[in-house]
Amino acid sequence: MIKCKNGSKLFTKTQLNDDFCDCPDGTDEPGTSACPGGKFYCKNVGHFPSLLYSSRVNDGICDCCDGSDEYDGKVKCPNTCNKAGKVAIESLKRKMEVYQEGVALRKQEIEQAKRAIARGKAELSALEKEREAVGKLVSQLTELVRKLEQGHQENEDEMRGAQNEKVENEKSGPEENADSQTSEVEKKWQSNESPPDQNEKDGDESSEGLSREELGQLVASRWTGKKTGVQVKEIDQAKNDQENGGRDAGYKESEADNASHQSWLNKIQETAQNFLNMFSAPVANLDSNQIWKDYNDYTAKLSDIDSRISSLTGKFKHDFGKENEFYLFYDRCFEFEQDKYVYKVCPFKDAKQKGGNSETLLGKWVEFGNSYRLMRFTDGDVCWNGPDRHLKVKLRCGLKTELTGMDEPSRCEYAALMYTPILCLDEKLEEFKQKLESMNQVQEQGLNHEEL
Ligand code: MAN
Repeated sequence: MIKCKNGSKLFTKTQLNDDFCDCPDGTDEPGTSACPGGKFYCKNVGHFPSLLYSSRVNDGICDCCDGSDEYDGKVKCPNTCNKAGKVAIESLKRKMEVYQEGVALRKQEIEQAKRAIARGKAELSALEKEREAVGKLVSQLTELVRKLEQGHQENEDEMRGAQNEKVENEKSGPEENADSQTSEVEKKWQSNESPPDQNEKDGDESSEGLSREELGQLVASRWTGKKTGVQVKEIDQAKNDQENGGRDAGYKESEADNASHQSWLNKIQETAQNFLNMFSAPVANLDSNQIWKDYNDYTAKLSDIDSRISSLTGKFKHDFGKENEFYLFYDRCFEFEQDKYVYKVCPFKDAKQKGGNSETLLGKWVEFGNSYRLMRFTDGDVCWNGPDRHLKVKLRCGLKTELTGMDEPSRCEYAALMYTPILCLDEKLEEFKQKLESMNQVQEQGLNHEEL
């Protein structure tokens, strides 16, 4: 006795394929259509065996390549298994060739990603050090600017006092001439070592409508004291040398670059020391022009550093795959033109549909799915009377990373296909090798079968 697959009943050998259904799961009738919902087994010698629904048995259509599903003689099905096997082998071989090359490309990409990650991390840690140093400079400069403003205020008060004195003098005696008044003001300026010229004085007279910064610069223009020794340009140059190759080239790891970065940091520290010395100097000795310039330059620098840090930190929060194999996708977008639209997919960001002058958001990046074989974008633009637009991008092994198809299977639900070496997995290639081996064996059996 034989047990039905689900264990519910038993049947004898003679009941096997006797065109009467004994097992509810159809185990006793794999070769007939007696069991509803049962499966018919095609041996397909020369190719791969397959299962088909019993309802397709003796329905007048040849489903199995060996023709075994049409045994009632109504139609004659030729055996095409050897031919089909050969075609399948050829197609598998082509696929394996792509994988072979793709696996190598994938490895290269992973190596490249590793280097880029190391550069990014080095850049981040250097930026954090820079942030600390430049942050200190900015607070010192803020203090110095405050000191300048205070000095300016004191000067103005003194000047106003002198002006009032003059008015008082004019009131009390007309013989007090303009010369004596000028000399009073002049004296005030002389206390600052270097008198302003007439134009600058004029500027001061109309200084009311000026911003704090412009005011500061106006004050600055009155002094022509010695240089502070703060040479932002030079520092910038050192920094530029270190960054040579641009942001995309990333942060260099070589010793020379580290040394250059270190020397840049040293310069910042020297600069900070210079600023410290300035705190004790009299306002009159300060080069306010330079201080304002440094203040503006370093504040801008600090905000650049902050935004770079935040963009790098944001980047490193993403999941780039088990081997960070998708890291280099971060700054890339892929386009595909179909019908009246150009589709633009930017992994880790968003996907858009562009047509004419309008742009529709198909979705924002969410995550990978299906073991990194799918990219998901959701929360796109609302679809009238439909769901919010969303997109799934299926990933397949290919020698080039490219979008090759876009479909809208249901309104506002988009499905794309992307080929990339990243999906050419070594273990898949191994699987194909084994499959090819067994296909070759089956093919041999088929040929022997034919000879018989
Ligand atoms: C636009 C496109 C289409 C979409 C319709 C839905 O025309 O985004 O893809 O099907 O809107 O109204």
